[in-house]
Amino acid sequence: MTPLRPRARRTQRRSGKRSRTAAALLLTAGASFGLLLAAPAPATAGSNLVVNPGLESLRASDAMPTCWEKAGWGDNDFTVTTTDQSHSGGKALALSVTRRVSGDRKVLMAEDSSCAPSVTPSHQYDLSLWYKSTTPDASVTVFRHDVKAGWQYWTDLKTLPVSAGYTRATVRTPVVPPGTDQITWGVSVYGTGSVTTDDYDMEDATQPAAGAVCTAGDACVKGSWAVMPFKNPVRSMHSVVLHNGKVLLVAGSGNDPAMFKAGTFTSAVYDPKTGAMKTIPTPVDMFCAGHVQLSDGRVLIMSGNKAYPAADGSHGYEGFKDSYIFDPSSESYVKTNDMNEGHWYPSATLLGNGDVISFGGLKEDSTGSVTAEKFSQAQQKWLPRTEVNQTWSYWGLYPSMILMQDGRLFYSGSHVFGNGTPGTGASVYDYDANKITDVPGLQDKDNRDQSMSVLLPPAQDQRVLTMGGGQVNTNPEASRLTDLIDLKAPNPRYTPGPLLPQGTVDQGQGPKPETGAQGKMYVSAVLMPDGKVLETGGGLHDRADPVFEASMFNPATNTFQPGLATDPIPRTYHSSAFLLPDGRVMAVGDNPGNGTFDDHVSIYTPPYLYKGARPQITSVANNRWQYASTQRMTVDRPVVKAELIRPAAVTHSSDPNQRFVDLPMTVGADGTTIDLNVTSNPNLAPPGWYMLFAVDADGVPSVASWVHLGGPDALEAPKGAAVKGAAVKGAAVKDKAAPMVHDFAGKMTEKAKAPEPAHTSHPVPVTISGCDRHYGAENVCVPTAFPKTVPPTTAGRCAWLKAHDYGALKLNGRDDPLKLDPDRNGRACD
Ligand SMILES: [Cu+2]
Repeated sequence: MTPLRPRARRTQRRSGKRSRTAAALLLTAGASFGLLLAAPAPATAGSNLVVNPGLESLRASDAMPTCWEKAGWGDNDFTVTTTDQSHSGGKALALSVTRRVSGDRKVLMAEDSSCAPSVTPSHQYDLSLWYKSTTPDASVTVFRHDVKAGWQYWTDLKTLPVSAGYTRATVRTPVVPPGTDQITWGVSVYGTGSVTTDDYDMEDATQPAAGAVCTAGDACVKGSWAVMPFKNPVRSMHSVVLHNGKVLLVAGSGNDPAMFKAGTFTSAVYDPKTGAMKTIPTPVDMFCAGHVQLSDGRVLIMSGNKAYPAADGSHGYEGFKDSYIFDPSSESYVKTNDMNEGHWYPSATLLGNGDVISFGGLKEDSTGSVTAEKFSQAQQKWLPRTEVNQTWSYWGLYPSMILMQDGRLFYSGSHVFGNGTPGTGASVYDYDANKITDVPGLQDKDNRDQSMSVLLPPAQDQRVLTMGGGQVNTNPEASRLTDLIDLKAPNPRYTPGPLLPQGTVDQGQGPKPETGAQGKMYVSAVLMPDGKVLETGGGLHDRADPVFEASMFNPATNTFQPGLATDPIPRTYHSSAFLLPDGRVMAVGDNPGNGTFDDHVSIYTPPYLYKGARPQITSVANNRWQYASTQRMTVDRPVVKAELIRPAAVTHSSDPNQRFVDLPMTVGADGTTIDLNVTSNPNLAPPGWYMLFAVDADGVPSVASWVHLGGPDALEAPKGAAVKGAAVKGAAVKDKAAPMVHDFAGKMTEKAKAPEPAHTSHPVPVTISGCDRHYGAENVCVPTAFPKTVPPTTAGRCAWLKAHDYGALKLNGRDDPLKLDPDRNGRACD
């Protein structure tokens, strides 16, 4: 028997206000395990794996049912009693929370090797219990025992609706992760009220693989790429998947100064169903704007290009204050009010209440913005600066700001151009407290320019992967480093992930195998419906040297499957890749330093689409979903998981809103009628349109159905304080569930930073984008620093420029800092 571990994760807290009563109670759980005689039964379908499932056997020491315990955290008053109000037999457990400011209370199976049900990795289990309840704020919570890391929170499966009489709740676990040998589960209560439970059951519900046979050769494991017979009609660097299944491609001037001078700005809408591309009138130069889908599915677009850099070096790129909303139904742009200032290369993160928060970028005068901006969902406008909390921090360009489950923001360290932020290069920003706390461990943080970060599937796991990156100002070979962070840890820190697999790199002499530490920047990472992450495309140097490599990251094992088929089209600067609703991946764009733009469109068909017939979602009872609800779908054959994937809104390797939200299933007796348990927490799945996928035991996904997640609950801020407010407001009859928010990342050891003194901007060199403006047109980027292998001579540099198809370059003015015009005829390298 293993000793009972301290209940760190069940009792962790952020507020530090745990009551003394609670602390004392936490110690009672392990008292009498010596009395237990039987080890849990082996996992066999049809047999109940729960020890003491009817709660009939009691411990002498505390009168709690044998093998059951209480846990929880936060500032609240509660009781746990063994009662005779049973569903069957003579005993049941009643958990009552009488006062709550924060946290939750739980009754669940003891974390003890002889009490906790044994499980088999890759299996699934149907959990059920009988309960009655006076609070909508209760859920089925599961912990898992990792053979290496010990007991830890796994997930929440189902919100329990209020029920006056006994009712049965059933829910299926996700596939048990590798390295798990036991689980425990029970009920969490995170609002005032009581829940009485009895007659727990847990049965193996593993769905056998359908035994799909693939006859497509290499494509069975590598997938395949196809270059489409049609072209991208615009020089787009922004790709947004719309809830009607179409794709908005935004170019603005498309990094083409001639278009800018002519006032010709473009976007296009692509329809994957027909292959049609339609160009859309575009009012301003949305080149290098920010964007995110609002909760109603319209696309908020913020800032863009007010001016290209001046050839005389007097200013760099300038961002304007304008903001627009793209309406997918009319395929047109409508102006909003202005932002407080310009933000060329801003971030955009949708919050749990539907607001959008934005940081960074370049102002109208081409200095760095230190103003945080917020678009109010309720008011449908950008708020005045004074109504937005300000730390006056310069977050850089396209800082990757990922919404955490408690409403804080995780800045992953992925950004565009230059160094990472000062300090560790990654941090947690608590908007409400207006405090930034650094997070340690990001490797080589100043060479993560145009790395890509994703919240790994499922969002409930709160883990982030950051991959690759480079540095346009010093131009080293791009990185193979990856970093993983578990934001559920009390003191989260990045740990090194596996190195990015290597492919071939074309440095102007044709593709050659990558060697040594060669990796890539301009990485595209795409969350896939089978729960893995495709990473594809990229380049070895600043706007040059495409890397042809793609691999699949598996979050369950933290490993890459290398050697996938590769996109034959270079995908470096201003490229993007994104998931289509049919489960394929589309890739567009490439804008190397010579100023050209690749208009080929590539589509990746993943291996899962070579495994024969796909499961189909045959009906979705309702496509307007609310938080904490259950939603019925039917499928044509059994599936093992279902999830919501937020459609892409990606640019410059940045899509911090991309997420995969697990939908625990309650599976009917026919195996094909499935109730999906929707999270109660809008921070896990911010309001809006999502792609609903169902995935079978072979990992084959359905085509997506579109569902909208939202409702009035989405507008209640999901922070701890708001939960309390909701409880007060609804004190008489509270029928709306509150969000289940966990106390993760509550013991960060780095000292929180106070806001900086108010100031207007951060100085940014005009060469921030890594281009020497002495040469060529504004869209041509002669690197300020050539790759290390290039001799620092006229011949060496000119050979490199020639190999990279720069063509003729005129000198802008008289200076020639790179010595490209020794004969002083005003033309470089001729
Ligand atoms: Cu750009």
